[in-house]
Amino acid sequence: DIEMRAEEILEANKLPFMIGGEHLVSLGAIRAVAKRYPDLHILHFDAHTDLRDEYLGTHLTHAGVIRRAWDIVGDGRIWQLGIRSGLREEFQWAKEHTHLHKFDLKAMPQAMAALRGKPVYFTIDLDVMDPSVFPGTGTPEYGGVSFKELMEAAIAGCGLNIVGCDIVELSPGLDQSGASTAAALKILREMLLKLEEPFIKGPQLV
Ligand SMILES: [Mn+2]
Repeated sequence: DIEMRAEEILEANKLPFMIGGEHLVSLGAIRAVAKRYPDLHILHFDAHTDLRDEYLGTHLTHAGVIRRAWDIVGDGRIWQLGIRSGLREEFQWAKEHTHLHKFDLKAMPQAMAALRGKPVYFTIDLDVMDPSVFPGTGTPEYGGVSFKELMEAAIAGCGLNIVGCDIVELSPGLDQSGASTAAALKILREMLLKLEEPFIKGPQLV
């Protein structure tokens, strides 16, 4: 269903921007976008590797969504930043197949240089932020980035040739203060503004 809907959005020459929810929603959109852009690359912010081939008896899971994306785009086309949790085997597998940078988003300039001019699907698992600023998520992982660090890197990433994107893993019920939802919406808003930038040609105010 997600793949078909993403295809409709692409057919209309629009940008699929997914919001979630379970990270697996990215896969349908990535499948649709990859059909249109065979040279697709992926920029992935997350606390977790998400490279498990199998988890709880299934190949389709939030713990393996990037592994399933790799099935589609192949070696050397996935940049993973902020990663601080995963199985030893996942980190070893990543050495051969993805560009994985641990703990923070400081590798952004390097990723930007490599991805410039390429069609990019940008997926942000909001749990890349520290749970002290973003507790409303299913698998919180301490030692994450600040809100400001994520916002700056997200805006920078939206300066690339983004052909599909998402922000995922907000679970509003897990943070009844509403602060996590506010953080997610602020990231969404700033990304939309940056993505719209090339299309906004308002009058110049003197
Ligand atoms: Mn995650």
